[in-house]
Amino acid sequence: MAIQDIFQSIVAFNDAHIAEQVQAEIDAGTDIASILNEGLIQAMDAVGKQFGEGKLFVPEMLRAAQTMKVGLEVLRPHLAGAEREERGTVVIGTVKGDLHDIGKNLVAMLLEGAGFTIVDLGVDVEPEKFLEAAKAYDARLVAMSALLTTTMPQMERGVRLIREAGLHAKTVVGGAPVTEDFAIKISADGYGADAPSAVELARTLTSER
Ligand code: B1M
Repeated sequence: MAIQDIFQSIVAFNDAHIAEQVQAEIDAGTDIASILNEGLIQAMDAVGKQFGEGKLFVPEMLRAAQTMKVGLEVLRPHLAGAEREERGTVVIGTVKGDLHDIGKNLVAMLLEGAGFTIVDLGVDVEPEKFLEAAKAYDARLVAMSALLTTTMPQMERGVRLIREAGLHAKTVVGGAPVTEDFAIKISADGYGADAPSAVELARTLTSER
């Protein structure tokens, strides 16, 4: 077994062996970050590239995503639960119109591991729902993910609603098309380029009060 097998399962959209392949790498003592980055994430990037080039289509992309999810679930206990200090609640979701959830799930898992309580609103989340949940759970942080250029404006609405409501919750945005400049432009409190940096940011923002 090797990380390459995990990569291959995803690019071949084959979820039959991915759980045992990931488990075998964990058992062999392979660095968890390497399994995640070189096995799972790089494979999804390869799938996205082929989709962009018109070499594969949505059904294949969906099966690749399903395969990645199976692998990610095996990694979950090793990503989450490392720190037990309670850092407050994070409301997280993928914005309205957007169904991509793998990156959002990864961010949620790492935040959980860092000691945050996670309220996951899922995908296709209306800006108003972020606001409602932030109020209902007295959230320290509202984290919004977008993978489509066309759904990024939903973040602006979400951030604005939370600011206008005067909540103490900070807002963090991220996802492949999102940039630091965009986050500044929409007055979000922060931008996470990837899941680990979203966690670092969450730690910093919630220790600021
Ligand atoms: Co879609 N898709 N997709 N897709 N898809 C992309 C995003 C795309 C770049 C593919 C391409 O053209 N090369 C392209 C978007 C172009 C654009 O707008 N810029 C695209 C498109 C066009 C579409 C459809 C419109 C296709 C169609 O129907 N014609 C359609 C839209 C559906 C919708 O949402 N309304 C669509 C559908 C789908 C599937 C449903 C088939 C599937 C998603 C399944 C699922 O998520 N459950 C899918 C997939 C799998 C992808 C790619 C291949 C992979 C995304 C992924 O999961 N990556 C993607 C191409 C790519 O990204 N290379 C693509 C792995 C994941 C770990 O990375 O989510 O980027 P990512 O998360 C990263 C960072 O972005 C960051 O942390 C993670 C890493 O640590 N991050 C955050 C994410 N959220 C964060 C939040 C933060 C901080 C960091 O703070 C809150």
